[in-house]
Amino acid sequence: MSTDLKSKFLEVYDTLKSELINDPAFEFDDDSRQWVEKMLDYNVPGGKLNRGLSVVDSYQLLKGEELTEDEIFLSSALGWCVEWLQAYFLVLDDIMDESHTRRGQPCWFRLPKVGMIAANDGIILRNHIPRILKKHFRGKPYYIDLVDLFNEVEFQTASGQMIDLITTLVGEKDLSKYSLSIHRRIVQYKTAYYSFYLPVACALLMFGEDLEKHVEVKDVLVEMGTYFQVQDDYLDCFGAPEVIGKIGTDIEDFKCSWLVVKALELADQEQSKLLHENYGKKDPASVAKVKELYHTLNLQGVFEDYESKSYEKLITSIEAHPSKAVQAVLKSFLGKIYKRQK
Ligand code: GPP
Ligand code: MG
Ligand code: MG
Ligand code: MG
Repeated sequence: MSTDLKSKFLEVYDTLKSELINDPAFEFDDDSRQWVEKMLDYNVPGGKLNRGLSVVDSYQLLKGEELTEDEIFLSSALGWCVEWLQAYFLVLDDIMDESHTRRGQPCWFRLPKVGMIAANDGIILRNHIPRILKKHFRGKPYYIDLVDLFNEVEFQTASGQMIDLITTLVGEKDLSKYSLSIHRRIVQYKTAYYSFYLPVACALLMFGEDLEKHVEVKDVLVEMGTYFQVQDDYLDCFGAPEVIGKIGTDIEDFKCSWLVVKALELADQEQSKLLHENYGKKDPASVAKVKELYHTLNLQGVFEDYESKSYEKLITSIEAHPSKAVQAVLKSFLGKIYKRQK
């Protein structure tokens, strides 16, 4: 993507923020305006922006010629809606996962002045999305489809988050229930729809397409999103915190991570016993034992193998698609995440 499109994308953030902190539907005073502005700056723009930029990128590839200023603004605004959704999820996910850092800084709820106000900030972030859509898309023929898309994807994500959370219920810690199929179900819902399908679906709607005619595109994107969350699970343990910007908590949290599922598959009786005894414990010695076992089982190598196989499979399904423009959209997205370190 051109640096020009990227800098225009970043400018749109300022416009949207300014509209939201001057929203006539609420009588802002200085304190409330400053709170929302700080909260947005802290939580919305600090990530890789892959999801948001993918809307602009995908729209550009679908159109196949230079975008008008209006199209740049609108596709950027949609991209920011995806980033707002992500900010809302992350603020709440970090509370639920008891995480410490995110994007290289303390999680929002960890700031002494914030605490559980973060729960309401999550709700505010979520409410900003329909406000942005209403302001900029109300007259468009695809407006209702956009609103519906965001609603559907939010429901899918919250449902995925629910199964992520209820599989780790304290007091019912039972590793033997973890399997690749449960893992797949969790990550498809909690990550793939909002991170991969949503940005491309936004671009398709804006381009005037009917989403029901693009079921194969959705299937490829959900597959890509599953691969992305396996990377996330891998980086939770093997990534460098200073690069990924967060400290992993999956072992402590008893998460149904791809790593623990693979470890259970590969472990002998003794190793399996070690996992059962140490997985999901907060104390650093137990966490270290689990990590050591992951090394012994060469999960890094197993992951690398999974990564290249997934890439091959995805490329094959992408190349089966009849439209070159759609192929370009999907390949561009895949290129952004293949072998990512963060
Ligand atoms: C990522 O899981 C999933 C989400 C961020 C969706 C959250 C959904 C809600 C409805 C709150 P993760 O916990 O593995 O992400 P990370 O590793 O970034 O914390
Ligand atoms: Mg989580
Ligand atoms: Mg988390
Ligand atoms: Mg994670």
